[in-house]
Formats: sequence, structure tokens, C-alpha cells
Amino acid sequence: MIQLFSFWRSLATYRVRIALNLKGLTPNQEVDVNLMKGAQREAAYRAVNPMMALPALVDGEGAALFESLAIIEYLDETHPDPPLLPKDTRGRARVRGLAQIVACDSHPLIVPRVREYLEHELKIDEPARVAWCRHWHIQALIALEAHLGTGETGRFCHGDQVTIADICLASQAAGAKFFGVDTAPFPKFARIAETCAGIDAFARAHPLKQPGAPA
Ligand SMILES: N[C@@H](CCC(=O)N[C@@H](CS)C(=O)NCC(=O)O)C(=O)O
Repeated sequence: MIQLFSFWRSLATYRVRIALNLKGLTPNQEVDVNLMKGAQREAAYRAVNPMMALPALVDGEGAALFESLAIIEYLDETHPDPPLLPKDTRGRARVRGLAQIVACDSHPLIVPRVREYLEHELKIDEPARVAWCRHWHIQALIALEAHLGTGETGRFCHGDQVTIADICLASQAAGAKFFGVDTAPFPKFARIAETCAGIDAFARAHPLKQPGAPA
């Protein structure tokens, strides 16, 4: 029994949805937590994930798992085929590093709780908030593009197999669209994003394909 707490627009949930699809897993239940209505802060969800952030995943008995990268590595360990990390230690470090640029350095700066704090507590107006989000997106794109310029990059971020780095890259690409960031100046990033978009497991997981997403 797999239960996924999700919201169509959530980029972190998009990452987990891609991993589930790649592993051939379908949640038995998806629980919609409407981030636009602040449902992540209601007591019911706070009891599931005290960080009040999506996603969370319940697998069988026990408490919910939280943090997209931790959930994806859990899925990779419990369902090893296809593997989402390279076999070699250095390769795993590189893939995790690329993934963390997205999930730990860039994405946390643009999530609703940060944007809402900028708006309500610091009284920063909308154009400045948008500039903030775009700035942190672009910083990640600059770093990723440089890393993708090495010989370790192949059809995907690391060689020719999909890894967690590609899952995170896809979420960065979706976020760039949401925030109006042009990825054309980052051709290696854009090429891999396009390759991923052509894979069914990525395409089906896309935020705009989820229930509740705008047409
Ligand atoms: N580092 C977390 C990020 C979780 C996160 O911030 N998720 C966003 C949606 S993508 C969220 O639920 N935000 C709620 C909020 O900011 O109030 C992960 O990768 O799972």
C-alpha cells in the first residue's frame, strides 16, 4: 500500500512521481494537499510531515517518509531495477551532488513558505519576489551547465542511464517554466531536459499532467 501526499504544482513531488514511474510503481492513494490554500500547514498534514512540505510517502506500515531525495533513494533501494544511481562511488557522489544543487541549493529558496515570508513579513513586492526566484533558478542553471560540460555527461547527466540527477534536472526545468526563466542560454541543461521530457515516466509525472493543474 503506497500513499503519496502530493499537489500538482509541487516540484519535489514531481521528482518522486518520476521515480515511482521509473520503478513501475503506482500509488494506491494520492492525497491532495493544496499548497495554494495552505493545506500543508493544517494539523492533519502537519502530523504527517512536521516540515509542512510535500511530498510525503507512506509505504505499508510505519510513519510517512519525507524529503524527495530521501524518498527516491528509499525507492531505489527497495526496488533496485532500474538503478537510479551509478555503481561506482565517485559516480554516485557526482550524481548526488548534481541532484543537491537542485533540491538543496536552489529549490528551497523559491518554495511557497519562502515566497510568502518575503511577501508578508518583509513586505517585498511582487516584481522583486519574482526577481528573487529567477535569480536562484539561474544560479543553479549556471552551476549545472558547468558541471554538465565534463566527459562524465552523456545522453543524460551522468552517462547514458537515467539517474537521480536527471530527475532533479527535470524538476528544475519545470520550475524554470513556472517562473519564466529562459533555459536557452544553458544548452546542455536544455538538451537533457528535452531528452527526459520524451520519456514516458517523466512525461506522465509532469506537474501540468496532474489532476487540478490548469489546462
Ligand atoms: N527539500 C524538500 C522540499 C520540500 C518542499 O519545500 N516542497 C514544497 C513543494 S515543491 C512545499 O511543500 N512547500 C510548502 C511551503 O513552502 O509552504 C524536498 O525535496 O522534498
